[in-house]
Amino acid sequence: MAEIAPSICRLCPSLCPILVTVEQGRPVKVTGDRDAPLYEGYTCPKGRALPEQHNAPTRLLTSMKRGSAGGHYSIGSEQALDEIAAKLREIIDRHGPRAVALYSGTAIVSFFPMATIAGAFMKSIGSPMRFSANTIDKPGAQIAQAAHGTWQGGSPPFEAAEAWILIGLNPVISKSGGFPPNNPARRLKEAVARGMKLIVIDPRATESTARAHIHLQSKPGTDPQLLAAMIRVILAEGLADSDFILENVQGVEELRKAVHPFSPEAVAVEAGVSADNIVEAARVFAQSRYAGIGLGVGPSFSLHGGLTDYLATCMISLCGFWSRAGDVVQRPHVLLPPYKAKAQASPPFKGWGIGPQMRVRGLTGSAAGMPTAALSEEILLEGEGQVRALIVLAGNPLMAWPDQLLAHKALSSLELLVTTGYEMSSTAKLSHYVIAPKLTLEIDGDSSELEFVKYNGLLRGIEGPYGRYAPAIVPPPEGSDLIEDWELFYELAKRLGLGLTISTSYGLMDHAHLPPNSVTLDMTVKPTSSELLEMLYANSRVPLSEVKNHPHGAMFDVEERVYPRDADCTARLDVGNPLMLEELSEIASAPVTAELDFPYLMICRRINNIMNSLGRSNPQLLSRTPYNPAYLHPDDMVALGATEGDVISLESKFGSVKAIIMADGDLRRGTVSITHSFGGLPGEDDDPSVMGCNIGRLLSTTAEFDPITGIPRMSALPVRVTVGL
Ligand SMILES: Nc1nc2c(c(=O)[nH]1)N[C@H]1C(S)=C(S)[C@@H](COP(=O)(O)OP(=O)(O)OC[C@H]3O[C@@H](n4cnc5c(=O)[nH]c(N)nc54)[C@H](O)[C@@H]3O)O[C@H]1N2
Ligand SMILES: Nc1nc2c(c(=O)[nH]1)N[C@H]1C(S)=C(S)[C@@H](COP(=O)(O)OP(=O)(O)OC[C@H]3O[C@@H](n4cnc5c(=O)[nH]c(N)nc54)[C@H](O)[C@@H]3O)O[C@H]1N2
Ligand code: SF4
Ligand SMILES: [Mo]
Repeated sequence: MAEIAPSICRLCPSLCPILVTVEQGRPVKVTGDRDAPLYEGYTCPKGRALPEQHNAPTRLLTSMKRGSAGGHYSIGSEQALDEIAAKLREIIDRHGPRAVALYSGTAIVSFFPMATIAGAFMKSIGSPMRFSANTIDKPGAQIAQAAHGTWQGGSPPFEAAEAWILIGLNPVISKSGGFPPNNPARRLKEAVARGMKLIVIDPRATESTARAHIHLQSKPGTDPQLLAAMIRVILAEGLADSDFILENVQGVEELRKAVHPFSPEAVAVEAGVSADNIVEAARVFAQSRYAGIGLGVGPSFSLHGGLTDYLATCMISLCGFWSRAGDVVQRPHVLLPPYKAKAQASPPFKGWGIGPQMRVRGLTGSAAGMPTAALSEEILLEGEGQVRALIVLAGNPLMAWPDQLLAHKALSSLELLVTTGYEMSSTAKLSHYVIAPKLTLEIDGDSSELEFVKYNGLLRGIEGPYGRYAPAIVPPPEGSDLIEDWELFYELAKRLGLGLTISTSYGLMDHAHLPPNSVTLDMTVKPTSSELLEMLYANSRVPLSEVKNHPHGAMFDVEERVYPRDADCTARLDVGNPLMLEELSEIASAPVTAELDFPYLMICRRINNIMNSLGRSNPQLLSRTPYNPAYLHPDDMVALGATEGDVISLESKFGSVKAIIMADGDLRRGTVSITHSFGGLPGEDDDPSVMGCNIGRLLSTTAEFDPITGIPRMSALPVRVTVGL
């Protein structure tokens, strides 16, 4: 008998509500849940393929251990945990806790407490080497917050926006960044229909660009220049909100001086767009009663991500586009503890040069976390403090880390590599142990991530008092021996005789000044995942029991207004941060261009059916092509003498891959648009038509990188295209 159970898809941070048809304890079909608020029953192909993920013949039903010949064999989870704990103890005893590192990837979204438990474990063993995908994603978001400060009252509703700028962000496909995550295609369509003017800055006319009022189809890597030119127009034409500035903003004169070299005419030449369009974009934005900006990985990967995010945030503050006293709080807490939103600044905070020191390139921790792009070198550099054990939680470094060959060398050299994962990913193949986890429909989940992402970047998170709890709806497959990802850390801590204290603040949002909410776990009686969530949400704004009463989720009655500014508040948002403005002045004299021998600029691209490397083992999701085509403008193809389907060589100064060419008339000429996380381990992917190529091989972590977060150039990368191999 088939039953239909409501749940939430936890494959990406949209967390779409779904209905799952369950037959004999297994999920067989997923559709959108029209009874849930805010999403109108939206799902994407990845979410609809959840049953295939759960029932895949390739799914690991037990943990695996690598044998001496290199192949893996099944191992009982208790045995694996005993052996890993013993090896960790030996490594810590011999080399100290710093020899153990953690890397957490994007699939932590499947059960968010796993990140805080993993962090608690690292703290407990005394290792600061805690890395995540954040520093190879948009680390500039937190750097900008640190340099600029944040606004406690939050932002007005998306519905009120008269303009929106998307900078290297394609929310219709990625559901990411500064744009409503709930059914973004629909949100965009409705907004444009009500008159919102969409401005897109992207070398590609993306799926999110169709309704754009202005599309600045700029040369990749020119975003800070474009924003500086717009700020110059806003200040020169008196379009800023002087009352708001007077009370809340500092550094305007420094900013005015710094943007002076960026006239729309000069930047237009540099970015390859029209000066009139830059001026028009600035006016449309600043003359709106309210407008917003969404930043994606495009600018973040193009070397000045922190600066771009900072300038965008400054532009918002100059125009006073923040909620004022008496306005409704747009992103209230439901599962997080109550807080008082005030119409005042939280001042800038120290965001870099903090935390642990890396032994390479003078890099340190920052508000964005530890510099993941330096971890391969850190593993390979001999001497005191060398990392010898790595736990990979819900990530796939061999597909994701820039400079795949270096990552391969580093991960192959480890004394202990442990990966949690449900299939033999590229990283699993190199691992000594692969811990097989239960998957999302087999564990409880909730919507809190939609609330707390607002603390991590500009205009993120869901609007409205939405809350959702999704209990497990199917048991793990019969005969399997699986644990939940977080249990790895609990069990290791227990075996090492350590305690664990976890909190709801997840580390990245300390500046948010939330009431502390930490819980010390009982190490003798293991909590269930639902008990864990109960502990974490013990002080939630809406009682968890009330949230649980709504199986499709609900909009809760927590309307709150923004409080007036404290009488003694002197905090200001800073638009004149010296380090940021120095970086701006440096790029004024060092334009980004393709290079003579490498005349094309490679740019990043997300595709609808695959989430980074997730989904590639599902033939249905790969039905169009099993590989990642290299898209070029048809005119560039003519110039190169190439036709669709040709194998080309893509070469950067640092490496080369083979790829299959495909035409895309939506691209700016001179760019090669290609998605990441394809290909295989070195040696596995010589024929690009089989599994595509790994563009991480074209990147260098050391040649050009952000000195604060270590993120290297991952887009706007000069490449050479050679046809006819
Ligand atoms: N060249 C290039 N490199 C890039 C990017 C790019 O655009 N271009 N993008 C960068 C960005 S933005 C990011 S965020 C990183 C991503 O870096 P990672 O997060 O390391 O990569 P993912 O492929 O997302 O890894 C998620 C892994 O978790 C597994 N998984 C799925 N569900 C579960 C689960 O419930 N439990 C466990 N344990 N595992 C699960 C998936 O199978 C997959 O192997 O890559 C970065 N690297
Ligand atoms: N379907 C799907 N959804 C995903 C993912 C996925 O792999 N598949 N990955 C998830 C992850 S980990 C992340 S971080 C987000 C990322 O989400 P997005 O940031 O939307 O990611 P992309 O589509 O890679 O890049 C956005 C745009 O940046 C443009 N671009 C490239 N270089 C530049 C530049 O220098 N300047 C400007 N202005 N634009 C540039 C590209 O042409 C592209 O259209 O998506 C998440 N959601
Ligand atoms: S957009 Fe797709 S993958 Fe993301 S939560 Fe929704 S259904 Fe799942
Ligand atoms: Mo990402």
